[in-house]
Amino acid sequence: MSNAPLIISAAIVGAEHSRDTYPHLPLTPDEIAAAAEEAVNAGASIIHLHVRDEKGLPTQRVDVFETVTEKIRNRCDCILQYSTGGAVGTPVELRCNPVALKPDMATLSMGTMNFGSEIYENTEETIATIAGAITDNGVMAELEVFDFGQIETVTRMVKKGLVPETHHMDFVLGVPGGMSATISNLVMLVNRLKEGQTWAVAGLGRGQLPMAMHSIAMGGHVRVGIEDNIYYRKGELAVSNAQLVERVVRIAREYDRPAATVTQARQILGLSG
Ligand code: KMH
Ligand code: ZN
Repeated sequence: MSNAPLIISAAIVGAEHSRDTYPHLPLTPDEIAAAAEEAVNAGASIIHLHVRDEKGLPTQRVDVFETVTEKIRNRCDCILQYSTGGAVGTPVELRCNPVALKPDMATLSMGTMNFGSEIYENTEETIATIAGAITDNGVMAELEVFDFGQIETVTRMVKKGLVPETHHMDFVLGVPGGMSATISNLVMLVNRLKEGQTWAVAGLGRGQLPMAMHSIAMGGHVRVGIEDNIYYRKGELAVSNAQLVERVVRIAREYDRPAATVTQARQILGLSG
């Protein structure tokens, strides 16, 4: 069993929720920055970032990413990871734009899929375009794999030089339309990774806690947060992103996997300071 420090990524906003579904959702730049700081203080080292416009709707506007980034940087040190997924239906050029601000990391979704009742479009052309924006800006990619076929796409596109060979891997399990958040699915995916590949799992909804626990035991890393799960337990909304992070920190401590500091997370991921 690995005793390596655990990188906890906090997905603090997302694109799918609103105040109707989750009343404490951070929306304004100040609220998002405060939520990021709380999550980092609780033990997160990566902030997976989506932002919202003045109406509280998901946006890929560069000026909003810039404002939120500045506010987060003024409050705390963390690895900032921008979403290039945006919301379902966001055009690819808009998805790429914020990467020009050169965050530490950016996500790269690895395939088209049903996303609930909608279609999340990630053709190979789209993936290559976003991957190009990420590499051209010297940003580290976190590949988002939602389904088994997408891991085959990773292999194929890395071989063709269209997706960076050096990347962090995140299995996002439990999207209706993707793989469900089960232990056997997680094991199957992890078994396909090359030796030394860093990976994390983000379990959606009720899958968040069991996926986190199994990743801790398997030597992986963990993503939690309101983007993926709004409940602390069945029928009880989480009070904050930090609360979800704190629970993982407590469990991981029992496994002798202390939450990674930002410096440790950078070292593990091979990110420069
Ligand atoms: N909002 C989802 C459609 C990412 O951030 O890279 C896509 C998503 C993935 O959240
Ligand atoms: Zn996201």
